Amino acid sequence: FKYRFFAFLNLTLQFVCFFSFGQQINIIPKPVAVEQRVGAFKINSKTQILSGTKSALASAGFLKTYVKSLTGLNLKATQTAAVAKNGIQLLIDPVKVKHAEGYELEVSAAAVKITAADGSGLFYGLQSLIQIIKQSKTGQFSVPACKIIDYPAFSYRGMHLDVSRNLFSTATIKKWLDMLAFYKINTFHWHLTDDQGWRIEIKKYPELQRTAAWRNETLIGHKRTEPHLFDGQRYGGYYSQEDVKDIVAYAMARKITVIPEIEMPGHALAALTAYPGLGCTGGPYQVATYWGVFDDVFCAGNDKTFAFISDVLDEVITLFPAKYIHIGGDECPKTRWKVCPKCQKRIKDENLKDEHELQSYFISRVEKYVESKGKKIIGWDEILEGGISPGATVMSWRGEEGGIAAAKLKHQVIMTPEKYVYLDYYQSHDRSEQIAAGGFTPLSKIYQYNPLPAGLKADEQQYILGVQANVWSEYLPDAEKAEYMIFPRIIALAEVAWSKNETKNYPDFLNRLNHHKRFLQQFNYAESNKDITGSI
Ligand code: TNX
Repeated sequence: FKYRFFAFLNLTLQFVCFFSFGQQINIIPKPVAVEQRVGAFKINSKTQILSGTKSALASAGFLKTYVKSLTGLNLKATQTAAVAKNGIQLLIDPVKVKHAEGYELEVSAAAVKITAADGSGLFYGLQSLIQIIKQSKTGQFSVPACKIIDYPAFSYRGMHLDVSRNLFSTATIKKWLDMLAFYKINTFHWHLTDDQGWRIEIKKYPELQRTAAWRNETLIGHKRTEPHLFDGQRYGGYYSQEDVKDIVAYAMARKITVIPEIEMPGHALAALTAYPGLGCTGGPYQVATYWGVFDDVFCAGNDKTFAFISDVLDEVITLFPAKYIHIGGDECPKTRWKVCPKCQKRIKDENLKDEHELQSYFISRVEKYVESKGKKIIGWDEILEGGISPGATVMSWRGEEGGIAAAKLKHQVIMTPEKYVYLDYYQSHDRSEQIAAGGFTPLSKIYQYNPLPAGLKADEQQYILGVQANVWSEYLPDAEKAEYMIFPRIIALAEVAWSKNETKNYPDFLNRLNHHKRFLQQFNYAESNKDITGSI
């Protein structure tokens, strides 16, 4: 009986501990291992941030700013290898922590220590630390004692943003980058050009700024089914090269790589409007005022097209340090190419079978140019048709098939299947939902997505670099509407990208997410009024 009593007591204590601590360590994305310990580290005005190496200093500054905004406390940050009581110690030690972007976070009543494999790991250790800072009723800030071991399941964890259909200010983009970094997303895919507007300044081609960046409608809708959306107002703008540098630097400080997308050969109507000589018919063209897929695309038979694209890419490459340039490749109708004498001549001269192979020729020619500049290309899964360029990475958007095929061909793949991870699709059946693109991707569906498709063998899975959610902006005319669509679904995607599929648990995620509502509120997210656990 005695034994049973103590066993019972022990169980009860464990239960109580689990609940009181379990509620405290609500990190998203879920870490690889969390061990909860007894006690807490108190943050007060004497707490110091100690960066063990010079390379950890930037992170120390970041933490200092964050703690200041959260607690009002002005912590001292110094570079020292010494271990001090009441210190938050930041170390980069790739011998101890081996996984790229990985970290270990150890919290005791005496000190906090983050050891990381690299700068990104340190930054992510800090994000986890920040997420578990608690404030008591008396205003005291503390961190529960624990030991966390963590590293990502995928090296590519992305969000895409379409700024062609609707434009967002650099301030808005920075606000979102903050949140992406907070959830350990490391790639921002910036969709800068499309039929409805060209949004990046290219100094050699001023008509892009004067003409391609503007259209005669504010809202984008479908011409036939949504006539009420059209107002005939001039709408547009673009990011100057200074704006671009500013965004790239801001992202980089948060360990986010910005990948620019310049669409070709399709979705090019804005560029053609500015330079009609680059289309098969010679124009005139008009920047599109509604969504869809348009027949007028870059002429593949005209060498001027390739000269223009090379010039554009020259400027783009100097602005973005990323190793990848996204060249689009999706939804390119072959209508014009079929009847264009120059395109037909090219097909003959290059010994190509048809217009699909002409698209493949187009992409390969651009790829060669991009590679000559030391960069690699990413393209939407249509680039598989007619033969894929040798070094291309495929973004599988129409489903998982493109990604599976590319991985079997030993090409790198990023999974972005529209059915699971598109954030422009509806998130609930609620009739009050704002107008959205047609699909249905509720929070639970995104959360349950596994980026490793069942059809791949273990040795083929290594080609899956990761996963990305796409934010097409046809129906997102302002930041508030966009935020409502992005959050919290991007937080679910973050866990899909960081945490191993086997460790995911939806009810547990929802519980943690509920605790995270306070962050969305604190940073004024339009999303914060949504009932996260209820309506979705
Ligand atoms: C398809 S996804 C597109 C975009 C649209 C989107 C709407 C992809 C590569 N192309 O041009 O904005 O559908 O959801």
